[in-house]
Amino acid sequence: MNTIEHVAVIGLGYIGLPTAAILASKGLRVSGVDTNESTVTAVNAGEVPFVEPGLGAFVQEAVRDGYLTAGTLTPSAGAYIVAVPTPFLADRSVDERFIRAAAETIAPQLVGGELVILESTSPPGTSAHMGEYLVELRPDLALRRDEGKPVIHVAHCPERVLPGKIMEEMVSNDRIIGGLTTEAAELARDLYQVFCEGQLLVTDAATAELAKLVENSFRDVNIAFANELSVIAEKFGINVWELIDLANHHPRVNILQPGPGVGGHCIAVDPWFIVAGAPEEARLIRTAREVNDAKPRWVVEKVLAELEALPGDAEIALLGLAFKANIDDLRQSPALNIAVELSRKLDSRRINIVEPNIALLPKDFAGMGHVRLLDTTEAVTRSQLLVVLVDHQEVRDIPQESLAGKVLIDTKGIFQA
Ligand code: SAJ
Repeated sequence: MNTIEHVAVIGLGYIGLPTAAILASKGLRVSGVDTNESTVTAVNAGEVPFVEPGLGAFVQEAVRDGYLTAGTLTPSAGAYIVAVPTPFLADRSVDERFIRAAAETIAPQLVGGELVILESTSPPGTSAHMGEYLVELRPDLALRRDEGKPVIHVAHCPERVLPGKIMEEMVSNDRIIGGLTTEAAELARDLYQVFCEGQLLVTDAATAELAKLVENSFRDVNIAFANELSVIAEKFGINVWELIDLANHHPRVNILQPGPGVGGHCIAVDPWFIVAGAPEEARLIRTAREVNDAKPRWVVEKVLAELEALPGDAEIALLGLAFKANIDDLRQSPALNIAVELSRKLDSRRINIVEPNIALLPKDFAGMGHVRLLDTTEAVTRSQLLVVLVDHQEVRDIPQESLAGKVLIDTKGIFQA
């Protein structure tokens, strides 16, 4: 039974804001904290500064009813949920900078008895580091009861929600809850029980940390298999979509879908944490990363090869920039990388970019007068070469007849499956 009434969520991004909004929707008082003033202003106005279906209604209602407020300073609270970025360093080990910065804002508020949860995806040991840093900043507190000081309970509860389906999956997914102590795990479990209808699986923090990395690595390895097949199939002159569809009729085969590469801030990043921690052992995981990271270059080469047969003034439509369908998230997006690379190489051609989820081209295209952001219909009409990079609904909705007479490179297989 949860007894925590006030939660501070540090980091109002793709995970922090939905978590804050859903806790608030269950009647908890939630203080959202973000260093970005414009995020704070947006949330306090009941707005969501990014695209995530269904989130807007939750935020609007929670702010209107006074359960959710945002600010740049961390207040004192019964529980702190840290949902900050965990990028990697040059050697691909985790950069704990943002976690430490969050801990520095939490530490002065602690009196003992609070729960501090790390949600950010992290290699094994990171939650322990966060806990150790908290007690280093506050030597009057301890992480375990046997030290005879007031205790801070530290747990790791990795998020597993799928961008685009966050509001649904946050409620329905099973959740791994890892504590530095059993008591910390149980307190965290009770808090998540407030909104989570899935199973809450209690373990230690390091196992929870590795489980999350393993889930995303599993996915990465399987997508790499599909991407490798797409390259092999092309070599044999075989339609990879048909090939996979046929193979998947086997009762124990379930091949994923190839694409322009793997993007986002999770699947394209997390496996590297395993490789950095176990470089000799993580051979398959490393190779999968390399296979997926090589795919955008393969797409660029394919586009350049197709262009050789087209007139010099033929325009190109690049359909989609986001890292996957129906979101506006461009982080680590293979589609964006492909578009930037092609725009740099083809500076004497008109490049028509379609990305229905953004209003302006990102700064990667600054100074490129030959590149324009257009709506789907105009881009398709003007262009002789169409490159599907993201299976956005607007791209799926392009009528087959408007493709007639055009060269199509469909990295998502939506017009070929
Ligand atoms: N992709 C393919 N082929 C596929 C499936 C995906 O090329 O068959 C590509 C997508 O286009 C995209 C990338 O992979 O570029 C990742 O997309 P995704 O939809 O598979 O996953 P994410 O990154 O949006 O979310 C993942 C999820 N993890 C798993 O499914 C194991 C989600 O549950 C996690 O919460 C999230 O990472 C995270 O935050 O870690």
